[in-house]
Amino acid sequence: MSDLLRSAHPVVMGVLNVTPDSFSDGGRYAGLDAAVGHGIEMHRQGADLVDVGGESTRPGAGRVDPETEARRVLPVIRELAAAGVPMSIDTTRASVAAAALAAGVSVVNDVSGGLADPDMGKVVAEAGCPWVLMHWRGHAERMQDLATYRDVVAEVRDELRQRVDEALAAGVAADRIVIDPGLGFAKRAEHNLQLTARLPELLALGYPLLFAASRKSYLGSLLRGADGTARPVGERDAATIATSVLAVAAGSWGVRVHDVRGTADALAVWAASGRPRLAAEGAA
Ligand code: PMM
Repeated sequence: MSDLLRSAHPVVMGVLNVTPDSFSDGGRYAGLDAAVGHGIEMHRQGADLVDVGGESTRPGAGRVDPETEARRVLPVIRELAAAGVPMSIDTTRASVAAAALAAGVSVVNDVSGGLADPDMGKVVAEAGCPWVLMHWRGHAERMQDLATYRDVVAEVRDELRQRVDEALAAGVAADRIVIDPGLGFAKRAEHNLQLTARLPELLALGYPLLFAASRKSYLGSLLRGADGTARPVGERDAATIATSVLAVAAGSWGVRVHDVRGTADALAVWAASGRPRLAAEGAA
């Protein structure tokens, strides 16, 4: 798995929410067979990692207890591991991450960037696995109140740098760290778009960057119908693919998406076209 962070191609992480209430796919893969089947299908379609999550982070969502979270994800992880599917665990809890690592995941994807659980750094350092540190300001039930910024890009960059410094202090190797701007987490639509436009400022931190825009609300707001209604969540994949490819062309390491097949197809076209890169603004 160490190669994954130095992958020559953009890494595609497929979303597998084993929850009744995630905002896009909540409830669809709550049963074991449906979840395992979808994970295998995403791997077949080109997912380098299947990201298994058992707690919804949808804005406003309440917390589930750690036992419930573990009970949702562990059977799915065991079966996908047996089927040879590489996985990450989407959790903010050290106990769930440790159990998931023991059951066969190889990456910890922590939307709190280590803030939610003081033991997460130790678990990751001991496992020696990659750790996705996402920018986060608080749990889902209150995060939209925390979306206040003077300069969202500078503040997200500085707060991510603090997360990285804490991870390093906990003994996590620098070459195990991935950063993520946390689109939609304590961010309003304009914040997400500014972060997307100014990715080079986040990439300047010097770590691989995961871009996770898939089906998020700001894309729905961008694509309003003539009557002003936001585009429904299931009809945002074309926009997701467009922004994912642009993020890769700007230098992102990977993308986290629901529509693996469409994303993999688009990235295959990008690769076959000579991997064109977006010039940073101001470059000659
Ligand atoms: N977003 C969600 C869940 N997990 N993980 C990372 N690293 N980055 C994200 O932006 C992120 C995440 C919420 O979206 P979902 O409900 O569609 O999974």
